[in-house]
Amino acid sequence: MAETAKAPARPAPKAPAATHAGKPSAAQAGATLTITSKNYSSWSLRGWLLARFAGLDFEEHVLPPDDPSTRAEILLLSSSILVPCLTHNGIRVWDTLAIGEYLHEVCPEAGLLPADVKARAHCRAICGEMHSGFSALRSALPMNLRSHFPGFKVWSRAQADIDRIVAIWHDCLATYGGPYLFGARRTMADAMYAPVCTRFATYDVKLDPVCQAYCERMLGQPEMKAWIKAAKAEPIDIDELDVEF
Ligand SMILES: N[C@@H](CCC(=O)N[C@@H](CS)C(=O)NCC(=O)O)C(=O)O
Repeated sequence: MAETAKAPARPAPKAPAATHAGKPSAAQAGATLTITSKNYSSWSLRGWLLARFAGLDFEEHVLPPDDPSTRAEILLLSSSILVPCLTHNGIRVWDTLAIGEYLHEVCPEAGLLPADVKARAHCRAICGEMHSGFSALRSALPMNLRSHFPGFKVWSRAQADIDRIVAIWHDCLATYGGPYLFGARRTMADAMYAPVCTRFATYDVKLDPVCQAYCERMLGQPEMKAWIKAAKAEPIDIDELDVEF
């Protein structure tokens, strides 16, 4: 669907919309974030965290992934047929990186990207790596917040992805001094890597103390706790989604 096309009337959301009041900003009017399963959808989690970190006041529109009408409904909103999809002030933006860049533009005070040009380039680079890479990790260790697999055997290609992520985190935490990847404030990078923290917990991935502490810090964020609680309360259990989603 073209960006400017008027979407036909959509069916009512299947789940009640939740509103998240963030810091007041000139950029806040009529924001809706379309997402799907909180248990399985790592991209939904990234988009939702970006909106929360930006301080956006938005409504959640949760589409159940097992509902046959869901694909049609997503298609009306998102040309890629993918979620997350943000609608804000009549502007529709899909694809997680684009949502992050848009939120940085409209909520610059949130600091989703670092102020320093070099750090900002670094942040964009590692967000890009997450967005386009780590396919072995994503397919072998799909996000599944309700589950826990002690002693999970990680195969070698997924281990190579884990090793690269560990190297990225060490570099960021040493360069910018933590506690988040780019220093004192949570950025786009923390949102992009947050589902990795949940995967490391779900699949019992053994980490060094620095990375373990970063994971625990991220899992302890109030937004993460709220998301995980909602994921565990989701009624849906879909075997087919126990793969990358
Ligand atoms: N590159 C996309 C990936 C989004 C994506 O894969 N979303 C999945 C859910 S996690 C989806 O919408 N699947 C719906 C479908 O395949 O019908 C982004 O950055 O947003």
